[in-house]
Amino acid sequence: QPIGVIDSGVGGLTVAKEIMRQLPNEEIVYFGDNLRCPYGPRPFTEVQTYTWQMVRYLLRHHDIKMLVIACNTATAAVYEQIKEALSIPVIGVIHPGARSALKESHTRHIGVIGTVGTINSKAYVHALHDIYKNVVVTDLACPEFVPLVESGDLNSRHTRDVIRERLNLIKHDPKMDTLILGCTHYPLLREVIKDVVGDKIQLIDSGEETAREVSTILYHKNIKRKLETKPHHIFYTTGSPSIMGMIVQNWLALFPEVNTVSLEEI
Ligand code: DGN
Repeated sequence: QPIGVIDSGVGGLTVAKEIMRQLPNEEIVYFGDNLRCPYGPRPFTEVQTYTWQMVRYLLRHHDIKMLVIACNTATAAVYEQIKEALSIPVIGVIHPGARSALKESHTRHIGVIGTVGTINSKAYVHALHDIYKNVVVTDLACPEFVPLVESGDLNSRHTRDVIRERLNLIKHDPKMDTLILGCTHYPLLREVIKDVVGDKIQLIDSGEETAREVSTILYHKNIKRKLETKPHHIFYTTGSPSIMGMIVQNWLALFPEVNTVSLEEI
């Protein structure tokens, strides 16, 4: 039985990569709704509908044993609802990201960047406060970043300028020592973001901690996959299979078959 991983586009591949690294026997079936990406600026009701469509598609076509909502925007919009409704374990990326940041930060002054939807929802602020009441959070929406990643433009001069300009807007907090990449697309821009914010601020992405949570649940429920054959990962996109294929190749070093799903099918 595979693990279902969903995102509005290619961002969830950063989480899939960590799952593959920590749990190399597990099989992943990935769905990216690239055609309708970005989800960030959309009303949450729309994000809920689109996310449910991906979930239902995976449930119809695969016997998934667990679902990872590898998209912060979708996690903020619909995680609770999906978790309530499904009988398999459902994991989002916001709590793991918040936990990981609080583990790493010494000052407990934490920055968060994400999509407009995620930042406006204050989901990270609440998650961080739930774990540690006195945390100081500074957040900023970065609406230009996801389209850069989706177009495969990860390191051009233009990309660097856009990222620098946007991150300059984050409210200055000299005590901030940790910045959460609160969108699963952003780890693909990690090097550029690191150059802009400098060495004193550590970057956190939720992939590692999310994969750890996946591992814990598989272990406790005793549903880890035994190594019978090499895992065969499957990828679906509503968008261009060649762009998704290219990013999977560069990012995961796999040469996958990418299946296209039309909007009529979901
Ligand atoms: N990767 C998604 C996230 O983590 O929020 C969002 C990308 C988007 O649709 N804007």
